[in-house]
Amino acid sequence: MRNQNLFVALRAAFPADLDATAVETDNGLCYSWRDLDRATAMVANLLQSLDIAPAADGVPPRVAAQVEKSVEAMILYLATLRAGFVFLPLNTAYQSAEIEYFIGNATPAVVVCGSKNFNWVSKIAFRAGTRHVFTLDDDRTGSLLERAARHGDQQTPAHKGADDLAAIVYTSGTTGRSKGAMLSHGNLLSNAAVLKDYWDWQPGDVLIHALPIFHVHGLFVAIHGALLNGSKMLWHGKFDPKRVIADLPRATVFMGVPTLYVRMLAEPGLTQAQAAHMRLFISGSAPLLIEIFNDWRTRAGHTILERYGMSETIMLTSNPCFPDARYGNQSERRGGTVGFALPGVSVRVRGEDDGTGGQPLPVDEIGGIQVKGPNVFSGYWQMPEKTHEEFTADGFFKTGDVGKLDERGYVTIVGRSKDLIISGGYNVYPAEVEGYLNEMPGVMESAIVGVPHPDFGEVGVAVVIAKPGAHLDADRLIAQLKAKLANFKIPKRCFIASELPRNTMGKVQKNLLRVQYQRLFQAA
Ligand code: MLC
Ligand code: AMP
Repeated sequence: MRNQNLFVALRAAFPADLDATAVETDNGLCYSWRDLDRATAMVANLLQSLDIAPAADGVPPRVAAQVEKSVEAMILYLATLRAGFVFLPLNTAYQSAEIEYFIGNATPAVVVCGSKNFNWVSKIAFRAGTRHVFTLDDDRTGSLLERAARHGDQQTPAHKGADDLAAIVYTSGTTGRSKGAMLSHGNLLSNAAVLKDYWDWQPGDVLIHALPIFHVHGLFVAIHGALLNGSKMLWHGKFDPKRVIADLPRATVFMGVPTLYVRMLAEPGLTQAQAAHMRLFISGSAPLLIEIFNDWRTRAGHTILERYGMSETIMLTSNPCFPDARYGNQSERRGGTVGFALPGVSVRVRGEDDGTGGQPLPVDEIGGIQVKGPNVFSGYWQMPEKTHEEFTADGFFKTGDVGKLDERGYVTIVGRSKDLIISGGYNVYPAEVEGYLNEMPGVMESAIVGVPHPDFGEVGVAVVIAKPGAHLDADRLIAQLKAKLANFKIPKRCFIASELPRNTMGKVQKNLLRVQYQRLFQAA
């Protein structure tokens, strides 16, 4: 049977000239395609040489990585695929309680972390039974590379079937517990192949990669897109609007969350002349305001292509690059929509879930967005009940997003049924943060709502009620939260109130809080 290891497909797309530049970094380093091939072989050989007991359940060993963005971090991801192990990306903002949960839940055989975090991360890892903890820093140092340097630069990629597990991506949960979305080699490859076609990747394309590589957008959509096309990447360690704008004349494709577009629009250097060489600007991970879509057209002279995805499904809809033959010649990119179901992917909108997955709705009616296709994950890691709950009887995944489908096939997202805030493209589940707040001394209860923010799109605002007789200080609560949770999850403001608005059933009326605070950041 053909080897369906995703790495094999990516490697097969490398250009014939292996000495050409594959990645150029913003600190002046160049990596050739040969470098990527050799380095991934060395790291894969290292992983395969480790003393790891075979798991009773047959699931390949997991490699958890909480490392700063670097080309070597990408090499670690590719090497993990190559070795046939399972990759577990972790945001560098996560604090010890969060890391403890992920490592305890996924029980990785290998953990890779920044050297400054080695002490606490290795303690957590060893306690959870992980035997191999390596370091990797963004200056090409760390024990991972030292050890890999002792291994050969030839390696035969592990044989994989399409359904074999390639990565586990944790998404926070509405109940506070994070769930690991299990993605297979087939999920990732089929999605990358569809996008290559749908976004019309061209032989000379050059991608500006300025997103973090701990999540679906930067790790899969951007990296797979470039590699599967044999395209060079201009690699930005951290997003800096001026530096991205400076690189536009050397690039053709850019992918960003809306905040990146907002920040670039604030730069006088963004002009049509500067963006003239670009072919495609893609936005996703959070709603793109129509004003930003329009401003970008005027200032940069390009129509942003907005697409919609999630950790569980990778990309499910997209506006087209050119009018989509399936929908007629009027099917242009349309602001305020997330486009059409990708080829091979079924997207539908259903009514209130009555246990059957919801009734079909007429066009333009608002309901729950559901999806089925080769891109959709197989389930949550070790959570069969949760997985069962999230799928309909006929195999559609309930996204938790609320939207509509018009008669032309465009999908528009109008909200979410899940209590989720998307801040600067990162997901924040209020239930998780409220859980931490509620445990703090003197706190009786709390509610966190998302409100509009000019930079991050949406941010969390906390309303906290004190226990009788307790005195709470909002700044102290925020400081205490910062010690426990990733920084992007911290509410931007905290208010101490005497009570939370409730309906007759006693349920907190978050909609009223949202209205109360919706203008909080308007003048910011
Ligand atoms: C940083 N901060 C944020 C934040 N990012 N606050 C809220 N939301 C965010 N997203 C806060 C920090 O806590 C800190 O606050 C201050 O901003 C400065 O931190 P920083 O790290 O210097 O910020 P910056 O580099 O400016 O980062 C902003 C950003 C980053 C927009 C560049 O958040 C980012 O790269 N976002 C992209 C996320 C992404 O890739 N999402 C894809 C998910 S995949 P303080 O108080 O500590 O100083 C997905 C599926 C799909 O959703 O469809 O793609
Ligand atoms: P994540 O769990 O990080 O993968 O985030 C997935 C969620 O991001 C989706 O369920 C949507 O709510 C949201 N999302 C992704 N792309 C878009 C988009 N283009 N517009 C609105 N929301 C989006």
